[in-house]
This record gives sequence, structure tokens and C-alpha cells, in this order.
Amino acid sequence: MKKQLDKTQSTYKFSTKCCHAGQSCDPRTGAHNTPIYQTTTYAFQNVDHGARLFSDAFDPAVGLQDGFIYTRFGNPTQKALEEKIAVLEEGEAALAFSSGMAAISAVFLLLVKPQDHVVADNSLYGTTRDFLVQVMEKFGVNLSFVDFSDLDQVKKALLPETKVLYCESPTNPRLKCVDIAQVAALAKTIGAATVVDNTFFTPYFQKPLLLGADVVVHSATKYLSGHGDCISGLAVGSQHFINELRCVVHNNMGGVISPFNAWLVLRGIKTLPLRMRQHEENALAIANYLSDHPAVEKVHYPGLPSHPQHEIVKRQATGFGGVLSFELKGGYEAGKSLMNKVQLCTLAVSLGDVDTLIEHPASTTHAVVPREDRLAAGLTDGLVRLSVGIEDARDLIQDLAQGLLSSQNGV
Ligand code: LCS
Repeated sequence: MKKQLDKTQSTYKFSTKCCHAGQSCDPRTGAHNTPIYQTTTYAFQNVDHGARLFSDAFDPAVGLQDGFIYTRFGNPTQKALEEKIAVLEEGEAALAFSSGMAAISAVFLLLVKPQDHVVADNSLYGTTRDFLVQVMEKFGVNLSFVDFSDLDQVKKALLPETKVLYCESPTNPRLKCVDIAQVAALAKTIGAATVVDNTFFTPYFQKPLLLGADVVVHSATKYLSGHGDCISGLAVGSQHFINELRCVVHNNMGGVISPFNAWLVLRGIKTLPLRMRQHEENALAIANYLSDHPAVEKVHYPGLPSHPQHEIVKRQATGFGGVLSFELKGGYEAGKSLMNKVQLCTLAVSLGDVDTLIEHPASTTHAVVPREDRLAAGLTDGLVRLSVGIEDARDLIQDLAQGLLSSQNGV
């Protein structure tokens, strides 16, 4: 019967690990696929067994290695997912959550306490920034938002109380990229942790832990699950960090992934390499098409040599991902017009689905944000974000072409 891959010593290549890591045939039934363990609780063999499991589960130095107590503390389907992502990110251990935000907030709640200081990039995913400002600040955590593509700014922001340096690379939605190894090296000089949101590139293209980061977080809602059918999150780090995250925050906060959603992410990851290759091929074709389009002012895509961090990305990642954004010369009205004209691309938030999603922050997601604040965040009137799907790129280009024709004419 198929055995589980060894976490640290496997020499298998990435695609093989996507299919096999964390998953082995069920020893009792021989079921080849990991079952959805749709159970809340688990029977103890006897009182001593129950007592041992509880004592392990609540001791971060030990952690629950074998056996289960209650699905909020762990579940076999969740465990398979955690082992798979730990192998793929080349971390020691991982923890699954009900959403990317549940993972991100749990990591901060473990790493900081009142009077501590966090240095975060100034163009994070909006809800991550809101969590820091609305929740962390309320509990006495001090924040500095600086541009992580300028290492001098990061260096100047560091204080003796700085506990976390936090960034995404690429960022959402401007696709700014960060030199992760340099940021992690700066963090180490003051004993702070580097946390990287690897949602956009996934471990298929980029492994922040190998570049020196301490913790990786994911909205698994996006590329990892890949089909736009489940909200989910992951955190990956050292065994000790993950044990503490589970014991101190997760078990008590309860942002647990459902067994069914864990199973959907497990299934999604099996095809991650195939999908990421196609997303990237299509994104590059569209980025090149848009770069030459008369209605387009500028294209933001790390795969273009004109991208300011193109060389850094070439060094620290193996590809450029499937999301791009672009600025329309016609500004707000042109953006609105394109949104109303596209037929194949879906006007929706989120990203990383097999189908293409398009959005225009100024007229939709950020319509209520004062214009000056929106512009300060780099969300110009004509900025459009495109999460390029795995459809045939020729169809996508045709859809954008007809949409842009009307936006060019101001229709
Ligand atoms: N990190 C990044 C980079 C994200 O793009 C998102 C969600 C999250 C974390 C949060 O993950 P969630 O809790 O939703 O699983 N990004 C979204 C977006 O761009 N549009 O809608 C959601």
C-alpha cells in the first residue's frame, strides 16, 4: 500500500509532492483518496489515553502528534492538508484555518503583545491592513507602514520593540515585489520575525521560508484550492511555532477549517503545477497584448522586463504568477466601461480561480474610499486587476479587445 512521503527527506520533485505529500491510503479500508472525516469528536480508548492526548495537545513543546480529540483541535483531513503544505513550502509544520484572514490574524495574535511594534508593507491586501489598524492597534500594538521595495524605509522603521516584519510579494493589486531575503536579513538583526503572504505565487513559484522568512501565510481560497469553491487559510513555520499557534491561539479562537474545505484544498493542490503554468502563460500573453494597446497607460506584471522588481523576482522565484493589473488612459469611465463590456471575464473580487476574474477598484471594491486615500494606496481611477484564468488566452484577449474598443471610444 502507498506509504506517506517523508516530510524532510523526500527527493521527489514538486509536482509529485503536490499529488502525494500528506496523503496515504487509508490503512483500515485501503481508500486511495483521503476521506472527509466529517466528525466532531473522537472516542478515547480509555481515561489514560484521553488524558495523554489532552496533555500533549496543550503543551506546545509536545503537540498532538498522534490521535485526535475534537475537530477544533485537529482532524485527519485537516492534518493531511497541513502535512502537504508544510512539505510544499519546505517548512517543518503547518496549520489550516477557516480563511486566509483567520490564519493571518492568528499569526499576529501569537507574535505580538501590547506595546510591541509591527512594520508592514504599505500596500497590503485591504483586510490585512484593516485587521492591523482596527484590531491590533486597539490592543496597543504600534504600527509602521512603509514601502518594502525600498529597504532603507524598512531599516529606518525598525525599533527595539519591533517583533514582526510583514509583507506580500507580489502585492495585491499593484504587483509590487519585495526582496524577501533582504527583508528577512534586516529582521534578524533585531530578532524580529518575517512573515510573508505567499498567496499570489504559491510555493510552485516561490518559497519564502527558503529565503529566510520565518512564517508563510496563505489565503488558500485562491490558487491552492484553485476552483473558487472554498474559503480557507494556512500558516507554515517551525514545528515549535505551529504548536504554539495551535495551542495558544487556534484552539482558543476557533477559526478552524471544515473537513470538507480541507478536502477541497487537498484536491486543488494536486493540480497546482498544471494550473500555475497555464495561469502564467496566459498572464504573460495578456500582459504583452495590453502593453501594446493604445487604451492602456501601463501594465503591472512582474514577468515584464519593465517591472521595477523584475530582476529580484527572477532571482527569488521561478515564475511570475497569474495576476496582473493595468491602468487605463481613460481613467474611471474607461474602467467602468470595460467592466460592463467584458463577457468571458467575470466582474468579481477574489483571484486564483481557474476562470478569469476582473475588477475595477475605483468603481466597485474601493468606491466608498475617499479618492485621495485610494490614490495614496496606488489605486488610480483607471486601475484594473485581472486574475487570469486557464481558459484559452486567445479567447481572453478577444474579450478584452472588444471591451477596450468600447472603453477607448468612451462608450
Ligand atoms: N491575502 C491576500 C494576498 C489576499 O488577496 C486575500 C484575499 C487574503 C489574504 C485574505 O484571504 P481570505 O480570508 O479571503 O481567504 N483577497 C481577496 C481579494 O483580492 N478579493 O477578494 C478577497
